[in-house]
Amino acid sequence: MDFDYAPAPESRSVVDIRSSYGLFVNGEFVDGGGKAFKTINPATEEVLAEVAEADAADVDRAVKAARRAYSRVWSRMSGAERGKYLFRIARIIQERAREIAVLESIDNGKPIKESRDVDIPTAAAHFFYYAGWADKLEHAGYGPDPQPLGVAGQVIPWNFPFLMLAWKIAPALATGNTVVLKPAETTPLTALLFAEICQQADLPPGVVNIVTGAGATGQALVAHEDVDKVAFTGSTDVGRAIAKAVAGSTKKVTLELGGKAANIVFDDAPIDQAVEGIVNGIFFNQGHVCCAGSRLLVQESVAEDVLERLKRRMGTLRVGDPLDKNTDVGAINSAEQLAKIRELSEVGEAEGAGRWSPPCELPDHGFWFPPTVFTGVTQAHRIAREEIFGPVLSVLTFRTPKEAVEKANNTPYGLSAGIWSDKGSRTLWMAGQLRAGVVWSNTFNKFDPASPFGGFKESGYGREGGRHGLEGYLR
Ligand code: TAP
Repeated sequence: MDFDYAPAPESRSVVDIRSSYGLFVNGEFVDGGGKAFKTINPATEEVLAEVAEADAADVDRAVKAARRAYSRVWSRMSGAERGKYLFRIARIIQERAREIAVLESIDNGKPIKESRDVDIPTAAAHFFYYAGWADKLEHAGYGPDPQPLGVAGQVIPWNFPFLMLAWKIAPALATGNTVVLKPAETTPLTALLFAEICQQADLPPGVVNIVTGAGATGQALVAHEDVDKVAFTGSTDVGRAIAKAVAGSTKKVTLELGGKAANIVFDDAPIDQAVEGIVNGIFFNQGHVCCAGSRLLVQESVAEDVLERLKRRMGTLRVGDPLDKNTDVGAINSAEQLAKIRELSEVGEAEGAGRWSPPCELPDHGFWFPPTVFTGVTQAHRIAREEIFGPVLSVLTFRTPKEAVEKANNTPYGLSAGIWSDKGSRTLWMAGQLRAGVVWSNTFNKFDPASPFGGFKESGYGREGGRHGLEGYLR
């Protein structure tokens, strides 16, 4: 007999979404000079709020506020004092975790169980971790008296809005820098809630400024002449444009860009665990993950078995309401992203790969795409080379470890990889050969604030997280 899950909706009543939001500059919410834009719930297309757009003059005001706060307050404060503010922010994030998680799922479309159990706790952990570094910077390995850079201009994407904010702001503040951050146009709300948290923590005005808007606002921020550090997470194309925009300046730059990770399964792997890892690798956060295991490389001798079990497992994934606690796969973040996923999937079919999705009913409104697997994919296929950034897996096979390494490295990207095998010696050998910033062994998508993260090749440069993450913010 089949049992169905009863609905288990998380309550929306824990969040108070205002009808309109201003920019957060110098500790206050202010109007923006640009044309206000709407942010919607991608699961329903309901308009959530109107958000101010920062034009170049607003960005300039925010950078000036950050500069004043830097020279008058933040860079003069002892590390121990800065640490107290960061600990306070971390604790408030924990206290308001449920509210932040619900808001994140509403604005982004991700399942509540992910925002509740991964995004927000990991964001709090980042603040705790870097709070601990604030008074120990001279022991970080960057000289006896490392100095901050000044004002950091930070631009983040929509896939992990609050977590990416934490990755950017926590190390910047711990090292004595002040910040102007631009969240993505489609997911500004949790960054604005973070602005309220800064007020609640009594953070000195100007230490954190949030400027909402689209690409032009980001462009004005990274190009501003009084910004000392540019930290960007997003697509490789925009990363390239930013690298060009800051070339010839003295700005220090960190770029965290796209990926096309190989998740490599050997015939001696624990197959059921590997299948869980494959599912987590590509369907976590609807596959909107830069380090997603979007290319499955499976050893030929077990390929059939792995695929059969994978399809059976995919048939149990629950796609739908992001606020339902049983949902595994939520909404695609925007109509644009959905169009991109559809287009590349059609290309995959046209190029001859076999497309399969489990039967699943998708809601009538909002942006949805079913979990999808492509078999018979070759390295020449576009779906094996380009980042789809959606719940779409491309399956390739290999016979020997050497072939697996060659195929895994045959990509312009190099952000992450996964290896599933019983043999530690083989895993270590593979890890040494793979051109990827992070290599997971018998697991996937594991994050810890103490662990550095970043790319090779077109996945960018610089590292975020861990002791290494301090370097990008120190002179
Ligand atoms: P992008 O289009 O690159 O957008 C990222 C951010 O940059 C957004 O805030 C965007 O604003 C802004 N932006 C757009 N044009 C800009 C410009 N010319 N100058 C300055 N800022 C500009 O990427 P996305 O579609 O949001 O995110 C998906 C991509 O991010 C994927 O390729 C993914 O792999 C990558 N990603 C990488 C990582 C890491 S850690 N490597 C993590 C997450 C995502 P608007 O959104 O408002 O237009």
